[in-house]
Amino acid sequence: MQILSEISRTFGEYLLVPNLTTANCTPEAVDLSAPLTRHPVGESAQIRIAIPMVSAVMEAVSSPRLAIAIAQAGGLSFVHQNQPIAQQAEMVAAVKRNKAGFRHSEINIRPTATLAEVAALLEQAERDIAVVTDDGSPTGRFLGLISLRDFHPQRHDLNAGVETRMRAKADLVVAPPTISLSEANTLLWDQRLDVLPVVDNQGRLASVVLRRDYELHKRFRNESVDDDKRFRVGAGVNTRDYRDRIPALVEAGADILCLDSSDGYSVYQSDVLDWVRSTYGQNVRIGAGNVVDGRGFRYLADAGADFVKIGIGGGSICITRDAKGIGRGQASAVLDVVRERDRYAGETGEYVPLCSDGGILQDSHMAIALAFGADFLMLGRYFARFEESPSALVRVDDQFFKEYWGEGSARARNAARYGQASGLLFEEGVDGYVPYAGRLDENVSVTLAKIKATMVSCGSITLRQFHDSATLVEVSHQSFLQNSQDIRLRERPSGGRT
Ligand code: MZP
Repeated sequence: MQILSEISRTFGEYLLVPNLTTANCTPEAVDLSAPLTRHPVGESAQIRIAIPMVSAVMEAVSSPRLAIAIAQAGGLSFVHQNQPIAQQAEMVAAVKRNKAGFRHSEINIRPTATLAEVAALLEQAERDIAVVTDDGSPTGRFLGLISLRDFHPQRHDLNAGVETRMRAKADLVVAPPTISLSEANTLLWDQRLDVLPVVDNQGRLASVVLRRDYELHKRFRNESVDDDKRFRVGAGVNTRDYRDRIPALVEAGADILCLDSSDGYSVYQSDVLDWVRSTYGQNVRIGAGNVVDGRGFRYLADAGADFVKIGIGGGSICITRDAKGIGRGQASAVLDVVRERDRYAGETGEYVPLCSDGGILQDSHMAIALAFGADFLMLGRYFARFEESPSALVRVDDQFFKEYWGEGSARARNAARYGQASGLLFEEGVDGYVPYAGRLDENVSVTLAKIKATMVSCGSITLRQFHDSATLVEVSHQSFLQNSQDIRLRERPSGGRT
């Protein structure tokens, strides 16, 4: 038996101390791109993401719809593996069927359809926009476009007819067939539209002009796509049925795989990595984990993992520490693994990216995890809150929530993730709710703005610089309490302290 001398710490126990901000260190200059796959030190990784965020390998989080939304924002999703192989492969294929940019469609609907009906149609056909014509046929008179953006349960009554919604949007802009591309571009920008319908002399929709046609729209600049403009998507795998699951996922087009286990420091993960390398060489990229110390990292890096995932017991829905007494504070785990990753890079010339998985309770924790040296972050609770996540939206009084449950909960029963041979005999996760937060892209852009602002204060415009130069300080228990009390006072209706 040995007792480590270091105390197990979480991200909330640290603060960043600003470094000098120079004139060229601005939020616009900050590059948040991150490597996903191992690569020689000093060279670029084969797979990179534009923002350092991936979604958790969880049923309540990573669906095809969420995967597309994250890819559009520049990140990546890992479709969960606790489902039949064919079903998971179909989810991957559903993401890959889409191309970057708006998926406009030939879905034609009548104005009498309800928003809920249209939402279901769009989901089913994996489209973003439906065309409303007077008779619901492709040759009918064009009345308007309904986009997925119109289905915001807090703002719109989903039982209302499309017609009602369109009356509210009475300012619909349409263009004549004679419009030039540059005129269309001006109109798109002046009216802040993503799509401009072009109608012929009989009032039928002739075509649509998209903002992305000009490659100016910021939303599309970051999209995670491989060369055929298809969205990138990852998939979880386990150590049991990998010989059947991996070929199916590769066939479906998965860009990268991730071993999904609560404790990845095992010979079983090494066996899977061996099998992948001997079957596919470097053509299939696969991450492994989870580990919480340098020994676990070294074992998986030696076994050929493309990235290593860190975290046991820190997930917002996790009760592993209570159930089994296993785990480590996420900040301490990241710090230990980062040191070993850097040692490994020095010894072998190979850089193995690190993913900090779970335990991000607020946006500032993301900056702190990146400052500690994580290359990218895996997030469950954060993404589960959004419109695009697959779980049900629930209303309690005036508040909306999304369901969110752990893979070790009785609801998910993901025995393969927890290495429980005869089914899930005891729970390691809970089944609960998270406050609904709206659209993914709107929330992610605010979070990224915060991370960029933090990096600017710390004098960094790349994640590598941030890692190398960040200065962190431990927060005392007393200042932690004082900080919480300050927040409470600021929230008082009377205004609190000045
Ligand atoms: P969080 O972002 O919600 O804090 O944590 C998400 C992470 O928690 C997942 O990526 C996974 O590693 C972990 N997880 C998922 N299910 C459970 C569980 O049931 C769990 N215990 O710990």
